[in-house]
Amino acid sequence: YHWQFVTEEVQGQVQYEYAAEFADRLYEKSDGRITMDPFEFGALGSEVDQVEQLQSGAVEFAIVSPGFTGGMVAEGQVFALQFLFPDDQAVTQEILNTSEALNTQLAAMYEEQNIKPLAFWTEGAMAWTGNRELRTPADFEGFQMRTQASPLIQESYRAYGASPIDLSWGELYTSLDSGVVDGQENPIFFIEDASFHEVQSHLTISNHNNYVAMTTVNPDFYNGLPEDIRAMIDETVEEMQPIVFDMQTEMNEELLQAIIDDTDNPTEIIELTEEEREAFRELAMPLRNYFREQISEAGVEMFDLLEQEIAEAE
Ligand code: 6CS
Repeated sequence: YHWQFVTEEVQGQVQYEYAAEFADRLYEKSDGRITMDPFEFGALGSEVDQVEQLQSGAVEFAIVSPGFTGGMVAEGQVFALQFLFPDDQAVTQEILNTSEALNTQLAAMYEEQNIKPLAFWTEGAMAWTGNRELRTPADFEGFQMRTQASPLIQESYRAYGASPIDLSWGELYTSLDSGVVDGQENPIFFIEDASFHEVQSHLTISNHNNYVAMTTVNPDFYNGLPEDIRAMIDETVEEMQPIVFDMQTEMNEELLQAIIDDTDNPTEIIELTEEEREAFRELAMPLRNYFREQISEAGVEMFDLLEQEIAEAE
């Protein structure tokens, strides 16, 4: 077997390192019968192009951020709802591992679109960067905010008063540098590794949401595999959950320090107080009803169950 595994990130970043480790493990487990090529972002087009390659079976495996499937699987935009998952990333990861709403119900909705999620995992809490201070919703007034291609992410920033613009991250550094956009959201490791802090003056530790990625596979390909091979894949997916959790924790911590230490590119770091976060939470809450109105009945059921699972985990 020889398979392709596309990612939305490059060497040294979480998704690519995940795919590389995944490939190594499958090679070992299968005594060399399975080889996989991990792909860095960029070689095969934009994030949205990569989703299409997975759906058509041109590639077998992909790491997909739900934000890039917002127009396709409306229910997957649940991850765009800010202040929904617990602030504690370990608790959030536990929900992602065990949630029936996500792993059974939402996964089936993706599968209808030829995307089979095998696992959901966090890449860490997201922060905002900007060419000015972002501390209160008023700071977002007239702010050109880069987002992924998800109507719900965009609506969430409109609720803060911003003007959202969707872009691939491949264009993001130059767009921030030239002022086409004023700011963006991402986990801290990614902000540092993609050097966004070089072209942004401020970073806000907001923890308004966590960044979820999905390990996905083309369903026809997967369902057509012999059972023993599928079992090796499933086992590897399971093994990777704690590994990728530790990887992102470490990278997020280390690279926050790297931003602080980068005196050539000074970045003012603002950590929101609970009270300051509350002002954003208030504006984010109505988006939950907006989301319910955009999705199928099965989607509403999924969301009800997820809210229950989150309440129990907390
Ligand atoms: O901002 C983005 O679009 C990118 N951020 C991360 C953390 N991974 C890949 C994604 O394309």
